[in-house]
Amino acid sequence: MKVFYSETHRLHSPAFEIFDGGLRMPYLENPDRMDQIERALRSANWAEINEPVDFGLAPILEVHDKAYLDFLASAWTEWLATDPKDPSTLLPATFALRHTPKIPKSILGRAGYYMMDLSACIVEGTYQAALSSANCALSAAQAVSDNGDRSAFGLCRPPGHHAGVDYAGGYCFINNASVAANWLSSKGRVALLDIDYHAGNGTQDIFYERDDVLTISIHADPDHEYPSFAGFADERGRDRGFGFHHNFPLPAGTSDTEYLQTLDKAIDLIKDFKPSYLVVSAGMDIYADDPLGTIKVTTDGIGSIAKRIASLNLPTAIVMEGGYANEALGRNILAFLGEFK
Ligand code: OKP
Ligand code: ZN
Repeated sequence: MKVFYSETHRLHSPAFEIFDGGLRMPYLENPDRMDQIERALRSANWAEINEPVDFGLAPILEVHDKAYLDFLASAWTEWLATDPKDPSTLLPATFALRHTPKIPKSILGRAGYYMMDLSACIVEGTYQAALSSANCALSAAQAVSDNGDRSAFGLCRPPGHHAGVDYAGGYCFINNASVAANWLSSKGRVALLDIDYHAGNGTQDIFYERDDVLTISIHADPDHEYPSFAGFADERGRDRGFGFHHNFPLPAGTSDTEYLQTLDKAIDLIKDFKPSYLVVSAGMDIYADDPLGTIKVTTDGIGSIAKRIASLNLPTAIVMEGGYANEALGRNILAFLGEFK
């Protein structure tokens, strides 16, 4: 199986994020996550690690707003130009509720306009890392379409599924899986299945009015979990997109068996849709010991999930999302990808 991975992610390594209650914590979405996965993949004889192809900005701009991408591109230089007291990280403390169509001029104003929380910290190399991450997902999409591979893995960092058309949030800046799914959609119908522990609110927003890309997210109930404002079962799409988005919120403590029962419903929806391609937003934070998670899926459970997804027998681009139990990430990814190889 081809794996697309670039060391460029290392340029994005914020020192901290702000947790609920204002706690300043070491950045959980850290480069060590990739080191753990890369080591595991190198130990497997079936993973072929490649540099991503550079697709340029065009496929990203088909999904994201131009002014938002411009903000990401120049945010760091603009931030430094304000001569901030602590220049290590661009992070606003005032957020737009978007009651106004006015986009602020100042860099902190725009940061508050384009960010949804205090975990999408911007540092010097964030934009470059985010572009490279998107290229990993696009390269995986190309492998399963143009190249005819059965599956491919975009080892993406930073992750993407919380980033919407014009906002960053939840460690995400560019929605890698959505960029890949949109790129594939010119070649055939696409289903995007998001199994990350957190609701894929960005992906939901991006495809909400589209009927050519079926989006499904299985996640912790937003009633008690991030991102709080999206991912509820009654959100099913809008206009021609109505019926083409599905959320499956799960309670804390969900076991392997309970998870798989829900997954089967998602699999049936994908079968009915008859897609030509599948994109999987593969977050490993459903794992029982994840520091951010409350779902109790085991490593074996992750294998069973992958087996059922692989049984769809579709060309599948697997895109890395979250997963913060670093010590277990390598074996969990091997358990997942092992069912597709
Ligand atoms: C990103 B991904 C709430 C803090 C939430 C952001 C979590 C982002 C998860 N206690 N911080 O979906 O794995
Ligand atoms: Zn997550």
